[in-house]
Amino acid sequence: MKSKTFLTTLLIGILCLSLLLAGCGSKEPVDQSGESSSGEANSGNDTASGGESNFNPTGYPIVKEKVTLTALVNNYSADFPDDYNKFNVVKKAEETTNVHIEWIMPGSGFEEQKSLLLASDDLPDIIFGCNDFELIKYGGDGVLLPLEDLIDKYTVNLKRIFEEHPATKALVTAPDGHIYTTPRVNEGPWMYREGMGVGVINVKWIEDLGLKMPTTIDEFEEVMKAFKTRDPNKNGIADEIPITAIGDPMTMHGLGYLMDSFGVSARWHFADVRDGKVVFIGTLPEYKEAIKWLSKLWAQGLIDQEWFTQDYTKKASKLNNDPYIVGYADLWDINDDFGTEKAHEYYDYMPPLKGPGGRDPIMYRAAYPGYDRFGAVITRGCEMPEVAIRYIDYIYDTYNSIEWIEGEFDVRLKKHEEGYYYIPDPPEGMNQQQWRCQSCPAHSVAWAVFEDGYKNILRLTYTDQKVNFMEQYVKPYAEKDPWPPVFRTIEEAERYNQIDSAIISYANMKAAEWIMNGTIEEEWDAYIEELNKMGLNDWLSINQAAYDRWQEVLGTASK
Ligand SMILES: [Ca+2]
Repeated sequence: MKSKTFLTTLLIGILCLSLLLAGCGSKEPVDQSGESSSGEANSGNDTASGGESNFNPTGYPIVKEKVTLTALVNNYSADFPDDYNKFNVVKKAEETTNVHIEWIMPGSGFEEQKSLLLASDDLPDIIFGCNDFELIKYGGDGVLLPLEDLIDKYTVNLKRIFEEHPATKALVTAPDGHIYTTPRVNEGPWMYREGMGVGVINVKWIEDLGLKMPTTIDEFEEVMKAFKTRDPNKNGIADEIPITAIGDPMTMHGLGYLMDSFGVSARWHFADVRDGKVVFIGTLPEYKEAIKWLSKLWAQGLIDQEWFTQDYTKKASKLNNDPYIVGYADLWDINDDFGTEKAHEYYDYMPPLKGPGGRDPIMYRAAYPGYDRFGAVITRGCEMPEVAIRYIDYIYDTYNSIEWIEGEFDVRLKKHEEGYYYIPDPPEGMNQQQWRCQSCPAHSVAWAVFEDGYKNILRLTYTDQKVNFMEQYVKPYAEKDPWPPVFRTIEEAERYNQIDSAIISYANMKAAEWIMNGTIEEEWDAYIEELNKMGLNDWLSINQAAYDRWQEVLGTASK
């Protein structure tokens, strides 16, 4: 499923963008108490929605006489219809709730349109997809309504979700204590290592060369040497690339899965926790050890010399070369990165390797896979916030969520004889993502589907191989205290965004140099010094404060 890879990249992109936006954000003081706006949300509701008699606080329809709300949405794909009201799932929502939505659909101009609208007096009632900076700024300014009382008073599904999954509530609780957005949850079991890859190795070559699946970093090195020198693809040419990768070492298609054997629990943003203390992964001794080892493999020609210059397309063409030439790579899912079924005869996931001295690996995992804050906000322009929150809550029913994110039951989703639903191959002439975007709003709205929803209602059988592998081999070594989706204050975000990308770019640049040149030992101390000059201590203290606040909010949400 290319989409997952693409989507994760997209989400990371959006996060990065939001960080950038925050970096050049307003310096206006923010009312951290937010007291002024919370009262407004609940005043005059009933008259606004056409009198007490028109609004039903429970059950459906939400209103007796039809009302219209406006909603800004990020219709990110050209395969979406020009009006979401053409979707059957949206028609069904209107029939059930009696709420008509006028969709504002700027396509690729979404971010720009959103900024303009948020800064104007012409606010839509609902916006799907505000970033952290917008949530704190416009929440603090009173442009976005605090939702906690509305959720408490008028919702069924969101309330249940907060109770059953307190982390969702912690996720959307802003540093000022208010909730300005609904959470989004896509807790598919395939999201376990969200944002990072899994090691995939050519098992056919291992078998043909009479070798064994490596279990330690040393055995792995020996297998890679055999791949390089013993012509496993039997074409008489030394064309094998034992290990290939693209991008920075700790990214999805880098080599983070191998680095985890050193105890790194590698992830692109470098933030992690050790015994409650925030660390920058790039200064840990185990990180240094991992980079040094990769450099040793590089020096022996075991790693693709184009690692740091090639792109995804180039890597994919190497993976799919006929005959196969790649021995090992970090991938999102075997089904995504290989074009044909034949790949399954050759490639399989590689269990995590033991590290130096037989040490157990520490495998990265997402703390709350598929959780984000790009849900629904209600603006102060909305005259019927209680209608809006009830409409949003309608989507948060698990079955409705599944239909809004994947398509209708018994239309796109087919019932398996064992009772669960699955997604069959797309109709002739379109791929899964095109089909999906023609069926439902997909990733452009708010929803929540938890792991049990994906186990019992909709199963993406396509991901079973990876999911089963991770359950069995990766989970036992998963890190105990993964980095949570912290929510920074405006002040923290402003400083953080001044330093974060520079620090990470520098660390990645040095890692690439060291892998290629092997000069890590002599340059390590200067590197640490440079990071400190760049503001690493602020980076650490900001993250520590945000992490401590997360723990506290989670504790409160769990009570
Ligand atoms: Ca060969």
